[in-house]
Amino acid sequence: MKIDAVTIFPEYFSPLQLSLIGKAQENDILDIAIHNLRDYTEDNHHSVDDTPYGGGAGMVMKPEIWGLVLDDLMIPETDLIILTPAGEVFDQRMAEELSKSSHLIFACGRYEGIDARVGQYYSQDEFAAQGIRVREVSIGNYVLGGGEVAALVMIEAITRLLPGVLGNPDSLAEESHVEDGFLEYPNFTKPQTWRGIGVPEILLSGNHAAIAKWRREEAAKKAEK
Ligand code: JD2
Repeated sequence: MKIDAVTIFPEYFSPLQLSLIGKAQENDILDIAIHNLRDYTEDNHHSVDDTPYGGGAGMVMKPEIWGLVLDDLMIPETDLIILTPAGEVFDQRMAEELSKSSHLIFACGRYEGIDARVGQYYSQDEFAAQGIRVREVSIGNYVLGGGEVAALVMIEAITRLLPGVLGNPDSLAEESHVEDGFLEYPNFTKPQTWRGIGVPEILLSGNHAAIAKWRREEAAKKAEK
């Protein structure tokens, strides 16, 4: 999978060198490139924002510069993801869908966001005919300062689903019910008693069928809440 992220703060993406995502890049399972939007500006001040039509507080990111970058990065079969607090809310189902894509572009805005015509432009039929899909996505109902942290969250959730990224594929199979609201059972490890609190007796029984049943019940209890 190829991932491009466009931002005025490339440093936000340095954690992607760490851990399993960093390894996946070394192993050629993943290819992540971060692009500085300001590199595409042509004026002396490298300005990326301007005042909003209709008035109001804050600044809006200019469409021309986004057009230059995105024209550069766009290829057939691309999913362009525009982060915005008003987008469709990201969830495990969307992560699974996007993990099947060959190319993701994350457009990370700042200020009050990106001129709305950028998303409109790449949603047109001529792009759709090349397998280019545009989605406006939010990671949850709270307001961030920009799209970078949201892109990081999505990249982590999506890339861990790629074959060869997770060390143990069993852990993927086990969590495949997250979307049904069927979340995880509580986990315990050694010591058997910690600060006076023991481990549920059933987990020490060696009865695998009974343990599986107990875990399903505990997970169901969490799903109710
Ligand atoms: C962003 C901002 C509009 C006020 C670009 C915020 C997001 N779940 C989420 N919350 N906030 C964002 C997000 C994403 C991109 C931008 N801002 C700041 N925009 C109104 C503040 C600018 C996601 N994904």
